[in-house]
Amino acid sequence: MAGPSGKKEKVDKAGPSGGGKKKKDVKKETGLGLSVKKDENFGEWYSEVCKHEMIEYYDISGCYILRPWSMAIWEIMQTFFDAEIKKMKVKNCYFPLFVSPGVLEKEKDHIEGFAPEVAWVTKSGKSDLEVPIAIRPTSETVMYPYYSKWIRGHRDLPLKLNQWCNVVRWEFSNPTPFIRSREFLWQEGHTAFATKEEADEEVLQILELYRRIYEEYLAVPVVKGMKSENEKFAGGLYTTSVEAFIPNTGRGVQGATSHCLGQNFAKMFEIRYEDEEGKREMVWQNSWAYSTRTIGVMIMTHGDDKGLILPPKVASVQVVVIPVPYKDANTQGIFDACTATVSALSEAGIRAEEDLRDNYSPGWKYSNWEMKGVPLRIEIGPRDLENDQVRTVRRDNGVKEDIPRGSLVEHVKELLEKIQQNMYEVARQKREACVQEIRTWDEFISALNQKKLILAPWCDEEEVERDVKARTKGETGAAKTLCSPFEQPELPEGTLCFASGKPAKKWTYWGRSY
Ligand code: 87F
Repeated sequence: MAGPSGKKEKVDKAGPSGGGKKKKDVKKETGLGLSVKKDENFGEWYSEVCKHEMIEYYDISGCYILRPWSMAIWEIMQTFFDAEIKKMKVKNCYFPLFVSPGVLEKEKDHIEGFAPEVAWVTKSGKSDLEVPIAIRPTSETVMYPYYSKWIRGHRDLPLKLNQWCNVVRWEFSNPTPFIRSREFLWQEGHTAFATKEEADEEVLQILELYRRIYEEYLAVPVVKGMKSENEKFAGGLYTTSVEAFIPNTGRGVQGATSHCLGQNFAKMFEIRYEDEEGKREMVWQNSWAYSTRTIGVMIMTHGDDKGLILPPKVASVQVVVIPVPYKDANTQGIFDACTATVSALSEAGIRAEEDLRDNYSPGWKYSNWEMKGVPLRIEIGPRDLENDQVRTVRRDNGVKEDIPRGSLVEHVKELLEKIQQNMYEVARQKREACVQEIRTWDEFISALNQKKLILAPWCDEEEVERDVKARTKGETGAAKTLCSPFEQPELPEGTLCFASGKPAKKWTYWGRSY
């Protein structure tokens, strides 16, 4: 229930529903509040939360409108990541959206499994195109013919390019805003090196940036690790990823991937360079991406029964200032104090906004901004004006505090940092509570049924992973490996694989996933 919280007062006096109505009716008329709880119907809850005002549904299934409220989050992450990769000497570029069928099929092996998801343009106006044109699902085949052209000698290396773009994958399994959509935004980095060592190093540097996006910006804990042979990008040598976990559904979610492609694509696209001795060598390549899926993971992790909760670092409005005028109070004085508060915060680089709308009551505004997830609310009423203070209300834990206007900026800065920290810490604890170390098949099945994030000793054989998938297939999807964490717990001599009974080679996270 997202009823008005905070100080006692009459609600909806000036609200859109007029006076004297019951809360329930008000909710119906204003669209305030969520109709389902996160724990009761997660899917419905998620879709409702997204609709306030992250996403608008579109009349093509699997396609969504990103409204300013979510686009702003994307842009903040983009600003961070773009600056970081530029420090690594990665340059931005833009390749076309369309792929000619020739190059797309050149790279048969990896495209084979993906082919059903490729969307094609077959007409212009009413006439058929002579040759249909594919829409990029990813840009290896678009870019690499030009890498072959541009790379000649060792001085052309490393070549490090990135593009910010959209891609289309015509998925058929249930679309979910941000998490699985047919068109999405991402960055895709494609780099080429003379040596495997350089490529290996970059894979991990990029993965660390992905960890930072999740943990430092979105306050979502992730595990860094290696994908299994079954789950890696088939066209590459190895795949690393950051993996998040959604406790409510008990599903893992691949947060972002950083691949070492080895020399597979170099062979196919003939990307060679002449080394110092004049020998022709193949390049080593990487590719890496994160997408708007990040936003979905953040929403799922932090949202509650009142709606979204945005981590301060990515919130486009970090602080909302709401006047609480009372009948006989100095309304103009309160409004002026709100404006002055926003100015002071803005000058200090804090993203603050006031909500001076006179057709909504303070209570309605509280609920509305809570629903939108603004991390901190400031209320200013007659008593605050009198005492030269403001009241702060945290979105993450509801804690209220009166702070003197004299130390407003320092206080708010500190609060925003605390909120960011606390959101991460709460999310980490919730995830930790889901992690279950198991050793046997029975323990595995029982943990899976309890929606756990399973850490299991595994023999690392592809056949065994396929077998686990087959044996766990059901309505809610099969279990598979999420990743083998780089941080491995100790694996005592003689530990056996939970699924095959063979000697275990490593600890691996397993679970159902998005
Ligand atoms: C769908 C259709 C066609 C994923 C696809 O992860 C091709 C593909 O190649 C496809 N879905 N992939 C794998 C993408 C690999 C790789 N590309 C660059 C990344 C990072 C960015």
